[in-house]
Amino acid sequence: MRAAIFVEPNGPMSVEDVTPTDPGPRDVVVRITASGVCHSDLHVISGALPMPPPAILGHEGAGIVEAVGAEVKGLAVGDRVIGSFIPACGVCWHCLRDESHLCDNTYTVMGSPRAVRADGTPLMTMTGLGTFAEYMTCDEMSLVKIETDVPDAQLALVGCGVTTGVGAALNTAKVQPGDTVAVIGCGGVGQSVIQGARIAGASVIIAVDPVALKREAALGLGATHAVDPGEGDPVEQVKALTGGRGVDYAFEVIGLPATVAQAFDMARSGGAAVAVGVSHFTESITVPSFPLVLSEKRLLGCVYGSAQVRRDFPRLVGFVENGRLDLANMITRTLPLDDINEAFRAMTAGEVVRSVIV
Ligand code: PAD
Ligand code: ZN
Repeated sequence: MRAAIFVEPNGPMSVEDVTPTDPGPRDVVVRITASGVCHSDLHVISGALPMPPPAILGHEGAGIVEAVGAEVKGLAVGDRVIGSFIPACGVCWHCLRDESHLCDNTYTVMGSPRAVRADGTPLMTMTGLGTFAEYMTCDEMSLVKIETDVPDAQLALVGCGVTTGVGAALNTAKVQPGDTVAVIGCGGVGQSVIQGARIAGASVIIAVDPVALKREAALGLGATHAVDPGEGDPVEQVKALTGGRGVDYAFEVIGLPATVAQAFDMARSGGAAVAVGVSHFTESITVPSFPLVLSEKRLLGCVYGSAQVRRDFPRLVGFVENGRLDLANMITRTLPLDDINEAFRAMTAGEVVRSVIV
């Protein structure tokens, strides 16, 4: 099968013919029909997210079950599935507490090589998935069955960016009707936070991004205001739009300690900053002590939108089916697997909200 391989830090990916390893009894072979290109893939290439090459990247994908191992209980050949970049085993300490986004098997699913290169080198896969390929072999616990007519490219986005962003608003922050929200960074994940805040009934949703295309997309997807950080301190601009008080929730969706600090400063007294963007693994985030304690501001981390994927994937797909969640307008372009490096170039250049490999 063809797969895009991360071969060297900061270098281009190599699209090659590789040989899948034999699936085990708990494994499922999925024919990938669409795979979104997320900044976390680029974080692996840049070294912000540590993962040694060579590896098959891609963690935001949908497909059709092609084969199942003897012990697979919940999936059958022909099922439509979305890959969950954190498994949901259903039986570990966290899963039993409705915290499947912290599933104890998060790292165990990454432990097996899933293909070999022509020279015999084993290939690990990003988050136990590896969706930048024609097929992926993964544990059953990393898949969620979906019955819907939503197109493949849109379904793929549910695998990461949409679940993370909408979930950040609905699950992590629990935005309430009438709340005020700012979103710093309006790529695929940030636009999903904006849509989640709209679905929650937020009264003010301020999109902060230096790229005009992102601000325009945000206004189309539910933002009530757009702020260009190039036109003055974004914290002051957000405060000016909220009576000088700041917002109930400020989401950082880039992955920079400096903009997490901005989110903290944008939050009102008693409000919260939500760190969604993934900073370089060596970085620390600092916030001033007085506002944390005396103004009771909170700083919340957010992985995978605190989502319970077996509950939330169908819920999000339902929003799409009923016109409440607009994924069509988040897909700026679709490309073949051979053009994977062009998708990363376009992301870095700020030319797309999301590219999808089909
Ligand atoms: P993206 O590259 O599509 O979007 C990032 C956006 O930030 C772009 O629109 C930029 O223009 C914008 N931006 C850059 N600098 C600034 C600035 N100073 N102020 C405001 N905006 C700025 O990335 P993405 O949406 O795919 O991912 C965003 C982050 O979320 C990234 O760090 C990714 O790794 C992380 C992520 N986290 C999770 C999780 O579970 N926490 C899941 C998926 C992605
Ligand atoms: Zn992602």
